[in-house]
Amino acid sequence: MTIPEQPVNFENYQRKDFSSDSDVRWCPGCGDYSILAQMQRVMPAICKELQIPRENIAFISGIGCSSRFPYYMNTYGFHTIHGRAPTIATGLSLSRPELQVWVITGDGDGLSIGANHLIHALRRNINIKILLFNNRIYGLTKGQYSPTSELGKKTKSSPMGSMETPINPLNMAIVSEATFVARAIATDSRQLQDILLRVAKHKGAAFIEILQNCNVFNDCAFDGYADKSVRAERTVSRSFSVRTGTRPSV
Ligand SMILES: Cc1ncc(C[n+]2csc(CCOP(=O)(O)OP(=O)(O)O)c2C)c(N)n1
Ligand code: SF4
Ligand SMILES: [Mg+2]
Repeated sequence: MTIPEQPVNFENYQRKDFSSDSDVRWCPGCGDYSILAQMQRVMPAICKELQIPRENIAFISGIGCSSRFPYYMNTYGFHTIHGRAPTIATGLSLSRPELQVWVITGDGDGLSIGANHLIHALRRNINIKILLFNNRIYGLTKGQYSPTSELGKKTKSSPMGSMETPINPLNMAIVSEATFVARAIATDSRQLQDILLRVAKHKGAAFIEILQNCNVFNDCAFDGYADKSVRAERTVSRSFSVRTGTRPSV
């Protein structure tokens, strides 16, 4: 990112100030675009309300399509190693408490290889904001079943159907005593922006599962909630987050 030469005026940030000049390499139609757009839209309000300059924000990711996110934010960021983003973010947050540290992970990155790291970051109540992009599939590696794939899911790595019961990421976060838990869906931009703003203000470990369609390897995975015919009756809006505790954050 570019560090401004002028003193920061927190009132003047705009969405474009948070867009990097990297080409976005997700497939056309991928739900990741909406999550990125909502984050870039809400960042000016976050910086203004919390009076933090852009250069005090860091996005730390693991590996996966979702984990390309830091390239596209004009903030500091680190595309790290598979499953270890919460660990690296823990070190950053503890050593530089003035930073606002976001973790970007996927259902494979955060709940397969990285599940252990995720749970411990949550139970330690580290001051990080974890966004888990849940498309119920490994997208980057071309469509293997993940820990959130449904029972019986047929993929190239489970040709007879997955035999495993899926993890409910929110249950895992609550059991790990995360102090802020929420679920959003990439297609509801207003609700997602609202949650991101609330998360930004939270001190301690926040966990947000974002349902994200992978239109190439697991299309329509969330039609049961997102389809217009059922959306209204299956969405709980504006009372979506749970503060599960008041433990001190480290
Ligand atoms: C140590 C290691 N093991 C396996 C891989 C292969 N790999 C890359 S991304 C990925 C899973 C990504 O899935 P997810 O976190 O759901 O991200 P998505 O692509 O769906 O956003 C795997 C298994 C790797 N890069 N490194
Ligand atoms: S493979 Fe799926 S998750 Fe990855 S960029 Fe393409 S649509 Fe998005
Ligand atoms: Mg995935």
